[in-house]
Amino acid sequence: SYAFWETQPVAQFNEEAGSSTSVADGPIDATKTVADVRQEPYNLPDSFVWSTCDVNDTKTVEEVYQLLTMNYVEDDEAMFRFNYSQEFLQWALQPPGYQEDWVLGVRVSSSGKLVAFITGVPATVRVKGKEVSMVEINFLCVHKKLRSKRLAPVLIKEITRRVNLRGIWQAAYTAGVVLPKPVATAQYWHRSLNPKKLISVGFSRLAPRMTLARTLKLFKLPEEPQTPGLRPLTKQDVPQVTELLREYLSTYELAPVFTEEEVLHYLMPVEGVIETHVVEGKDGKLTDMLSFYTLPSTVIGNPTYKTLNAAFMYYTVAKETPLHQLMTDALILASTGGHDVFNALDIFENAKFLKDLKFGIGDGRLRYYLYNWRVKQELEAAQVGLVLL
Ligand code: YNC
Ligand code: MG
Repeated sequence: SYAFWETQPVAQFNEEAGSSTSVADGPIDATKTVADVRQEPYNLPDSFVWSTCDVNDTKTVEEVYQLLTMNYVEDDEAMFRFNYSQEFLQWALQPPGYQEDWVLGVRVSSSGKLVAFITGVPATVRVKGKEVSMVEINFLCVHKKLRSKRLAPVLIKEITRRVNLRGIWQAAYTAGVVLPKPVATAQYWHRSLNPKKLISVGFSRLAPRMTLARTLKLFKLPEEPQTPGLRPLTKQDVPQVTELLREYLSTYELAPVFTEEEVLHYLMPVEGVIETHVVEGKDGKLTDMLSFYTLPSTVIGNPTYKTLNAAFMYYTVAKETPLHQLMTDALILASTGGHDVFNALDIFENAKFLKDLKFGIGDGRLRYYLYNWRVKQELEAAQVGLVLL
């Protein structure tokens, strides 16, 4: 049972799809106004205080970075832990319309040490045909020494209050854990770019009857992208790319609705953070795009390698270029850019290329959740067109 989640406006496991007792897709809570929202912050246990974190402040972003580097998401075997860079955090947490007080920390009153964190950014998400103003919740983290003390529910309630104060009543989030109740479940796939290092850090193993030499040959990629007209995204491309993306994402049941300002923010290349390329046709028209973000992981307790450098597939539109060719170019760009592995979920049309392009299935699953929005029929991964960072 879920002592906390059972009290929240989220779909519960005991609601049967299509049963006469469950109502239609839509909000779960009664409609509220900002005036109904509690004015006082939730109480923290004694000796802790709320702290809004300004990630433009060099000292603060360093503190957030350290908390996450030491305490954020690990794989099941505790071999790797996400290592979001400071530049990544600044990018991810300040899209158009971001709210300073949605970057929420908890500090020890006496020392000021940052020990817990949660964030929200605004987004419009279309779910089964309805455009909903939402917050995307991410980076929920409690210091390892403060685990299992019910701090996470307080963080969630306080960020909810702060979001509600701005008139937003729905949220989207992803997590590896099972909570009431996934709107979709996706699986990670991994494409080796630097097999020697991946084997050495224990990320992958030599397949039976394979030598290292044969493995290197198997994963070898061309040195240069293959698609004529492929080039990095520039500011001038943003109106066309917005149109391309909006049209493509409209085919999914759960997807963001991007404004030009959001496309500019989320897709313009930032060194070591986000890389986007477009395909320009002979007439100057943009026909396709690909993008991936950089999210390294700390290799826990490895004497030789400190970090594993991973590229994560972001938004890709293959309108004229075959998808597997565009994705091959993404792999080449990620590889020449120093990434060791390329990760992709089985969302979008990705099932069409994952096996052909030599991705191997991962062990972790990623669940998609909505807060205060019921979806009666769980979505297939292939109906999902939303990537959360
Ligand atoms: C999780 N990932 O089930 P019940 S993903 C949500 N998301 O509640 P305590 C989670 N809830 O079962 P700990 C969760 N993990 O009693 C656990 N829970 O109902 C639930 N890990 O709290 C759990 N980051 O404080 C239980 O647990 C309750 O000390 C237990 O803290 C949990 O960012 C955590 O994986 C995850 O740092 C902070 O383990 C800690 O263990 C940790 O006793 C490593 O909590 C890092 C990690 C999570 C990454 C992510 C998305 C978060 C979404 C949060 C929900 C947002 C709802 C929408 C709010 C806005 C609404 C509006 C408008
Ligand atoms: Mg706790």
